Amino acid sequence: MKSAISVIGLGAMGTALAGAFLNNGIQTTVWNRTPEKAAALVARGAARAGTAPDAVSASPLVVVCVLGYSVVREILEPAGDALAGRVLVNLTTGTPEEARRMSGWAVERGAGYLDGGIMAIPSMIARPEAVLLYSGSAEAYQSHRDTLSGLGAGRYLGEDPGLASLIDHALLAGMYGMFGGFLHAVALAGTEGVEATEFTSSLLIPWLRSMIASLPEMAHQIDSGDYASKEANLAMQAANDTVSRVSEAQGVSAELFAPLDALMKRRVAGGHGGDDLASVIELIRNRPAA
Ligand code: FVH
Repeated sequence: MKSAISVIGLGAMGTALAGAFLNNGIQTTVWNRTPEKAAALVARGAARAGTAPDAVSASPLVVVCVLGYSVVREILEPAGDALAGRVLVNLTTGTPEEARRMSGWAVERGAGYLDGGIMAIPSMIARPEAVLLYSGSAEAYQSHRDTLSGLGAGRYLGEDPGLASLIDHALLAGMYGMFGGFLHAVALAGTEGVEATEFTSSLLIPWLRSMIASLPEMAHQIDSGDYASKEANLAMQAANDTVSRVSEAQGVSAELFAPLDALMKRRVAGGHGGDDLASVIELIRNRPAA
């Protein structure tokens, strides 16, 4: 049984990955702990491997997408020497440290290793808005970037296998911060009957778009270390204190806003009231690693 690519793990994401390869006419072998999940892909032309080691042996490129790095190791351990000479692309979510350890384990067995972060949900796979981050072996990425491009826009970040996970989580942190603000805003507007859909499309999204335009300047302040405010300093923003007071008065918890509010106040108390908001980063970074 020989194919161009093997996909191990056919959950919501693994199924989307294998489906994208099949749609691109790539001979694909699939394996999943629960075999029934492979049926639809086999009906579309995928080859079903009887075991995970068979899936590894079937293709020069092996993509794994399961729940947790311990599961990746559990699945691949029996494959042992079969990994030699192949490229392992691990798209499972994990930490940078887990990625580095997994890379070491794969390289010890003679495999090329790419760690990846999928910045997409399954329905976005193979569409231009899907971004997939990769890090690890540059040679492995160059060899397979065309095949992998069928999943979405690939971004190779560098030889450190931990980079894809690091940037994946940085992007997730930005996303969750935005979602937190969205939930707080919609709850507050809703206290006077403003519907979420109308408020979001007509007011919140235009407002957030204009605020996103200020991020490049904030990034420049962070890179330069020059936070001197020109028009909306921390002292003014922290003194207002109205977001929390208005939220509580309207019966909406301010706990999604409270952490940033406290940091802004602490920065002002530390003598940085004349800085812009970007200055708050100095209170959260360069801390001893946990
Ligand atoms: N779904 C998403 O939107 C996100 C997008 C960003 C990246 N994530 C990561 O992708 C990994 C897989 O996520 P998923 O959504 O496919 O997850 P499930 O649908 O729950 O499928 C889980 C697969 O993992 C297999 N599995 C779990 N435990 C074991 C085990 N002990 N031994 C072997 N396989 C295992 C499971 O097999 P089965 O339950 O079907 O037999 C599924 O194939 C994940 O890292 C996300 O963070 C997705």
